[in-house]
Amino acid sequence: METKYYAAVDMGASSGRVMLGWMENGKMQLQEVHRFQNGMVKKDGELCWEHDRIFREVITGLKKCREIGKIPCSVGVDTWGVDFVLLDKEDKPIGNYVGYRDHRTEGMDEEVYKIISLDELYSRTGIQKAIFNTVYQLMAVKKTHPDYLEKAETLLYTPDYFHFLLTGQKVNEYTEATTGQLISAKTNDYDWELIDRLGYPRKIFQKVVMPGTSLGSVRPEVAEEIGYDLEVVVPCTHDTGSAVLAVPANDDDFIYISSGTWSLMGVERKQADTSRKSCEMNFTNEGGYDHRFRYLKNIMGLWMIQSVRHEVNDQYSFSEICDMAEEEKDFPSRVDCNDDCFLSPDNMTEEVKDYCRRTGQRVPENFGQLATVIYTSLADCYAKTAGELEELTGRTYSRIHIVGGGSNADYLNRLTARATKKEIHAGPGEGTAIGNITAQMLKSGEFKSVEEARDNIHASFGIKVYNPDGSVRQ
Ligand code: LFR
Repeated sequence: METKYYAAVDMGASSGRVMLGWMENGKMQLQEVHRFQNGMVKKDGELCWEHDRIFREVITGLKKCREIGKIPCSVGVDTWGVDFVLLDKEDKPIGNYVGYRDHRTEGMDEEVYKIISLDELYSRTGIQKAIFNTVYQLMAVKKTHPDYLEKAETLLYTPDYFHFLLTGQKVNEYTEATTGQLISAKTNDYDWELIDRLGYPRKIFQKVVMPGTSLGSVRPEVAEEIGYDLEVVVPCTHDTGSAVLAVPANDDDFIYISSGTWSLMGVERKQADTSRKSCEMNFTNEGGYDHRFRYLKNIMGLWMIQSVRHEVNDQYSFSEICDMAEEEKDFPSRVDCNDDCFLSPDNMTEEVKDYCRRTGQRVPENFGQLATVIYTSLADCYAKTAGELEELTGRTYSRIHIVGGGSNADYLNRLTARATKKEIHAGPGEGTAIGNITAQMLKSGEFKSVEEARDNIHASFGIKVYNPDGSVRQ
């Protein structure tokens, strides 16, 4: 049988990649074909994405697949959540591609709560409060640019927008759409009553489609440019949804962390928990593959490390930073990684120092101390969140699976094993791309079930186990 290749466009907040996946001797293979920088940049005073440039990078990546003789049969795009593009009646974007760390949502929670309380919003959608959720971003648009909403015909979440640029099809993929906080946790479709009450135009929201849906072929112009015809198959377009699909385990005795710019820590559940207690503890019920709920908490994650690294001109690699942190491992100060002050500070280094100062702790004086504060605080936050999960689900879990780029942070894994007193199973590092490809492989029949896929991911990529006593096994 001829080998079938599948392409994943996996876009993170700091970089994007075009990856190829295929099966060889019963194991999944993965190859990075193209990598490019990403990030929010200031435009007209707003923090914005550069989607026009990024789409060109996607095309370059797809061309490269042909150049290396591995022409994919399908492609899917996954990105972060909550951000969207509004299109006018000519399908032209309205306004800037504003990103979720922009400050436009400040105070928008209060505007939304004038119409619907936080409790009711949570009990309807099951989505945790994060000030950047689409529900608040749309309120910012309504308050500052009401004309945009009047002109808008279509709302596409970021991955939907790239799928639209590729195919011309307009849909809202389910896992990503749930992050917007406008989808009912009961019907798994838009909560139209909520949308009406908030005064958002119904017509802009598109048909909700599930991962595994084919959007057909790319536009003729795209096919011509990349040099082949290509089908677009929608994956879990929310990166965390893809990462969770790639967790290499089939029992239920574990918690996962999808570790990248953010750390998303939780469990998979059949039912959403929209109770008041769950709301108070700020857990979310994001939609997953096959309507499996991702019951998890957002933790600020490696964003803090990425930011302080950037502030010293990226002069250290992440593994050097781990080493520097370890040299200062006894530095005692801690911060609350989930404090909003760390979401989009002007300067992360100063923000961490300020936090230590404000709370009467020792202020880090060198980069190693700064990194130790961040890593140990993250591990403490994981331990606290694991405890909350156990309380909310009424059971214990014996291990934690970490997938995504952050699973390579050896030092953090050891700290996490110690802080949580659980086994840490780290890998695969490419969880999101693997999950994206897995949804396409499930669609094409390469895997018969999610369980088979997860077993295969375990066999194909392996894991590294960190024990609470400090021992490590491959
Ligand atoms: C991770 C992620 C999180 C989401 C955040 C903002 O990359 O998708 O799940 O809460 O980015 O969209």
